[in-house]
Amino acid sequence: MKNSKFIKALNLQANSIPPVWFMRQAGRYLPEYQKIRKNYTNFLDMCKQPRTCAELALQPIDRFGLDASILFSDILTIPDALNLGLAFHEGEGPKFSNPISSPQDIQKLLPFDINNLNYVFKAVEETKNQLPQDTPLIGFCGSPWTLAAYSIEGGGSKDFHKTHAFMREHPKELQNFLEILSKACFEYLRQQVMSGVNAIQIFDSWADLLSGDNLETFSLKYTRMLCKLLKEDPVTADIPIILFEKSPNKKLEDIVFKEITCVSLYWQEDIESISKNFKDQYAIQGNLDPKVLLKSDESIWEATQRICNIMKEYPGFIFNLGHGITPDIDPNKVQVMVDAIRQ
Ligand code: 1CP
Repeated sequence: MKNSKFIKALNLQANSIPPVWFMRQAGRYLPEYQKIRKNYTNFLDMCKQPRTCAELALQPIDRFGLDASILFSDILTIPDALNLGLAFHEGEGPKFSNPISSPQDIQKLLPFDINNLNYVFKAVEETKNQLPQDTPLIGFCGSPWTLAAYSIEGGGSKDFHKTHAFMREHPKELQNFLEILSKACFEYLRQQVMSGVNAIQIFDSWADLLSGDNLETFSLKYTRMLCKLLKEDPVTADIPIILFEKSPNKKLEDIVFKEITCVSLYWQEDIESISKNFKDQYAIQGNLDPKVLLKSDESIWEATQRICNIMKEYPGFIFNLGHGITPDIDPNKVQVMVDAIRQ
């Protein structure tokens, strides 16, 4: 991995051309993904086929020559392994048949069994075998808070009404659940590392649901617990950790902590001012607004070069989008972005 620009950036070393990969780089916007996806009704069944996962993870690498690959899987594999009954039906988001509706549901949970996730670790091994030697593989998990929100809500939602009610009515029991999830995430990431991933990203995709002190009480506290466990374990101690907080109600400067290697910026964050405060401390990943990829080639070129210019003196910069790519984006527009970075 010595020749990887992505790993160099995580080590705060300078690259003349920044490395690039992007969130949700494998997925529905790619026709080659759709071709395989149509063989499965339930998306999760596809995630349980390690060979298929490797093929899907490699699609954006083959097409765009990106500098890092991300494991093809989903953050919701952990709640599925806790027997919450996850399915992704045709044209719908995730749905749990067995969500956490009461404190009793938390008490009744069976102990987390890492063996339920062996298909993920096989996918890591398979993907590593197929990737070019100097292309690192990123493993990932959801933050404990984000996993709890889906588990209580029973799926995706606009307002996460049930999750807010649970937080108000049963804060202690919610915290017990968050602790269970933190330990499960630790074991899960540890096994991903044992299977070959070179870095990990934690997705706190629902950080924005938490206002005031609740961000600390229900999210950051548990993400820190997870990162401490990773740093204390010899297997994972040296693995770079990337943290993505979606639109948190606090400045990132007040969120980061020493166990983090890299901060992945949401598209609304001001990369210029954050880079001044994080220089020589944290690598930065980000943060083109994915919606820019719906615009003209000239607009994409301009917006991409603007970020590259701001970050050109920043050792430890990784180009990425400020959130996942959406299914409505034309892959040719992604190529325009990649060309603009490498010019
Ligand atoms: O039907 C389909 O084809 C499924 C679409 C899909 C894909 C391609 C889902 C369902 N998940 C994934 C893969 C995935 N998910 C990856 C690996 C692919 C890659 O990045 O290249 C990763 C890293 C994720 C992570 C993930 N899943 C997040 C965190 C990132 C983010 O966008 O904030 C979240 C929130 C999820 C949940 C999820 N999984 C799938 C959907 C549609 C959703 C969102 C549900 C919702 O809240 O509405």
